Amino acid sequence: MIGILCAMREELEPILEKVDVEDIVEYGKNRFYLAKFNNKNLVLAYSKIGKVNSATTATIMIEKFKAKKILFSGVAGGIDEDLKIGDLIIATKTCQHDIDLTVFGYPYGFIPESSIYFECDNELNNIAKNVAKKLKLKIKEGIIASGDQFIHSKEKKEWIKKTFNASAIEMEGGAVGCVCFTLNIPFFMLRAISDTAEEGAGVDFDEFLEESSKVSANFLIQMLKDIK
Ligand code: OS5
Repeated sequence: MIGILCAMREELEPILEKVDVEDIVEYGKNRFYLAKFNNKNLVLAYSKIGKVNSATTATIMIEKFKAKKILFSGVAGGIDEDLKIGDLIIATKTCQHDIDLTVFGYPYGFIPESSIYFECDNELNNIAKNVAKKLKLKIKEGIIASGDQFIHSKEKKEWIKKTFNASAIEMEGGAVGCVCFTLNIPFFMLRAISDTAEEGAGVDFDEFLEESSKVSANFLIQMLKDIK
């Protein structure tokens, strides 16, 4: 079983249009779609926005629906200059920019007995890079930082870049990465840029959410053909 997770309904809908949904199960205030694509069993859901919601839904996918991999698809705010609206990025690792235990001498993003970064699955990233090559699409690999904040300030964005060496920003990946690391489940994070996380990001986000969600969804569908 492959788990496909999004945060928002708009991110999930273009994926649902391309798979054969066989059953719908309501559980824990989420709707889980059981589907088939290319002879593979899928469980799909959108968690609702943020770290707690996405961690909860990822855990349910793994524990109740027996997902053996978690693939996230959605949109992100671009941090790196070379990331333009509509561009694709996959995470090498994810982190949580809103964790602050610095008063105890820890670095930003660190929780004792845990880690700042959660690695994404190399095999899935290689599949993504091969698919991009085959389709002649550009895809960037980089660190993606998460926090329970919609970033719309150049100053905050620069701080996140400097502190975590992050290339893009969103509100779920660090939490889902933590769940997958904890439960030893391969994790893949794909995002298409919807805004550049600066002043005016809210306006760009509203304008490009649908379009960039489709870019990410279409790429994920292509990748699914190559996943065992
Ligand atoms: O899931 C959240 C994180 N996503 C990635 C992202 C991002 N994260 C942080 N900073 C940025 N600059 C980012 N750019 C892209 C996207 C999403 C952001 S939160 C957007 C909330 C928009 C919204 N709020 N209410 N509605 C839409 C309407 C609504 C009403 C009822 C039910 C559901 C939605």
